[in-house]
Amino acid sequence: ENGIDAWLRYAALPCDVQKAASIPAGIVALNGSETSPVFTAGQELHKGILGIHHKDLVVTNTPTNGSSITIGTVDAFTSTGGALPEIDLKGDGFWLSIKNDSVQIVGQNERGALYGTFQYLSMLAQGNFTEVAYESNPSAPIRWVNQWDNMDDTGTHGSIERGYAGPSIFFADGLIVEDLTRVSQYARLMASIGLNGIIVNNVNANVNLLNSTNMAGLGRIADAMRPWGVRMGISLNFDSPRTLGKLTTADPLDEGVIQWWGDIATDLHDHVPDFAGVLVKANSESQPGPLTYNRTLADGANLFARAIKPHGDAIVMFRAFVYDNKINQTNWKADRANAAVDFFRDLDGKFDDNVVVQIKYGPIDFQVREPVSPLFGHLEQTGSVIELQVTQEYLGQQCHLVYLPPLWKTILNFDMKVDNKPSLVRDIVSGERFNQKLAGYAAVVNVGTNTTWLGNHLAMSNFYAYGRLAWEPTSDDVSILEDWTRLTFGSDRAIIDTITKMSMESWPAHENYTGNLGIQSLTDITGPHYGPKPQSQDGNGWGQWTRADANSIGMDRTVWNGTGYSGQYSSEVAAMYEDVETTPDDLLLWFHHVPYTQKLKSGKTVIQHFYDAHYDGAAVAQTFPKQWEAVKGLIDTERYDEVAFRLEYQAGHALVWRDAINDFYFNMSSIKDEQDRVGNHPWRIEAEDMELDGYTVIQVDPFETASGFH
Ligand code: BDP
Repeated sequence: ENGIDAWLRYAALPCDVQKAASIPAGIVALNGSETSPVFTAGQELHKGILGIHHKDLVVTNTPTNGSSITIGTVDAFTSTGGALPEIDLKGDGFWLSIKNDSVQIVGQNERGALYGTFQYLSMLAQGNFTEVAYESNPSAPIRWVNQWDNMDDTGTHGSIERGYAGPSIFFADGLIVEDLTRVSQYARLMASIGLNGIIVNNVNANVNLLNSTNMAGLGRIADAMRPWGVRMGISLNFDSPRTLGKLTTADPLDEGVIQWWGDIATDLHDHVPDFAGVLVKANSESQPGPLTYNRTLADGANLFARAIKPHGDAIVMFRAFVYDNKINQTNWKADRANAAVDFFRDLDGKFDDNVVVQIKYGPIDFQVREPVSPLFGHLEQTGSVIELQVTQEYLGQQCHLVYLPPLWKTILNFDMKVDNKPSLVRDIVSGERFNQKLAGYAAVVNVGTNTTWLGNHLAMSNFYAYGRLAWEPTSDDVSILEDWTRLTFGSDRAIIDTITKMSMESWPAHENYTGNLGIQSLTDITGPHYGPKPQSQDGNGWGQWTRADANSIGMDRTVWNGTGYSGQYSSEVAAMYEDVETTPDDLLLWFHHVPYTQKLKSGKTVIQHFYDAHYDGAAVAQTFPKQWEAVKGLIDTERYDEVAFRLEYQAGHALVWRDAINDFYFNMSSIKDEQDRVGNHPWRIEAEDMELDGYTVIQVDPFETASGFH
């Protein structure tokens, strides 16, 4: 068990369960060609039933009245004599009916039929033989993955920005790899959770992706993913007309530039007739963009929108992650959090109808706790796509267990109260609240060639849950996790209970030991985003600031006295955040600059809460290795050991986090911990007290991770 099949292992059910189940006698896959997702569905079902039930069913494309599983589109099903009840299927939706030994899986389109098949297989694999008859529709039309894979130069092996599981499955040596086996395996995983599109290269895009060899390679990637209903798109570099096309400008209103992008779109369409669209990061973190030419961001987005318009229904996903990373932080009012609304508020209504705006869930950058990005409340005439991160860039980089759906659901369930009407984020990104045809979800996933895909078996629950929540954001995060666990590790109660308990404790614990009360993850912000480095937060251009000094901490983002950020929300939400009293404790330091001695709703002071929370969080992580022991012998040794290793590491690293952060703020504030733990580590053996033989002394960075620095 090396993780390669993730939750699609189709492990055999126990013999008695197999015997009790009534499995139909054959499979009928109604839509023909070998690249059709319906054909794929037939093959997958055959494979699944062979694994789960040891039954080798015949797959045909001829309808039968006998005992069978019939898969097809509504059209194929009804035109071959099938009868359906009154149903209302939306794009990619399906109808699933299981009755005795007759199963009908009918998709609104071919992709929907494949999704229904995976749903049926998921039931079979979990030993669930309930008779059902229901329709299921995705919450939103856009359900994508973003890979941040680099098209590196020749001689390198496909690095991935913020990827923690080895090199790219797509690129090596500046080219698209020859063997695309992993790519189709990836598409299979995506399809099984209802994901329908992928951007294969990094948002910091390399223009070489557009050269003729690579265009052909993109065609091969799309071919590998198409049978799974996954459409491929790419990230574009705004400056390509200059750097690749040798034009003198990349001005979006320049005729030559418009022509150049038009030709690229035609070329792309020739190689990938069903391409999903393009993702654009512009005027952000030194990337070029339309503002360089005194054009608006909408001019930039529409340039691409018009280039691709003649070629089907592809879209432009334009990122709202636009900010100035050279922002002057000595200016007390400067606030990176303001950027997205400042840049986009006046552009609503100015984007073409095949443009959507991709918005990170919070205004900064995938932090352990952020308020919802206020931009979700400002785009009424443009579709919004929420950007989530499965790759744990700021959250332990897959070396720490952090189950993310509770964080995501906090965001998706937040009510923006636009115009005093209920405006849940999940209803905005479904397109419902503002009547948008195009809207949805994108997650940075960054799988790599490691057989575990993400570098850690347990991290895969986040990927699985991402697809499930994009399909149905009201799904319960615990039952998603239980499904994933049964499919990945088996149905033993001890396995399910152990993984559920650890996973559900993991996000709060991580928040507690890395940065609580809304101060964000106090990590190394200018470098790898890994490990504690509170002193790196302030005094840099990236704008994730604590503004801490000897007496007080937190960022004043109020309108009356701060950066004005809270005023970007609707009046009711703004009023809540404007006032210290009504701001929830978990975002207190996000919105307010307060003395360390400020009392929280719990009655504790800010600094004592800080100390206690870091101890509590680290204490929870300490229990993980022990909790995991409960599954020893119940799962295979390979995965048991690999997970145990990571959990042991996390337990240790949580202590490093706890002490580094607590010591830092103790030194800054000189306020003692009521329990006298902080700055006092009698059990430690200080490096300077040891005799070193054959080692070289190095400066420890961040210095708080060395205990004796003061
Ligand atoms: C940040 C990452 C950086 C990305 C950037 C983005 O640190 O690597 O390029 O976001 O989303 O989170 O563009």
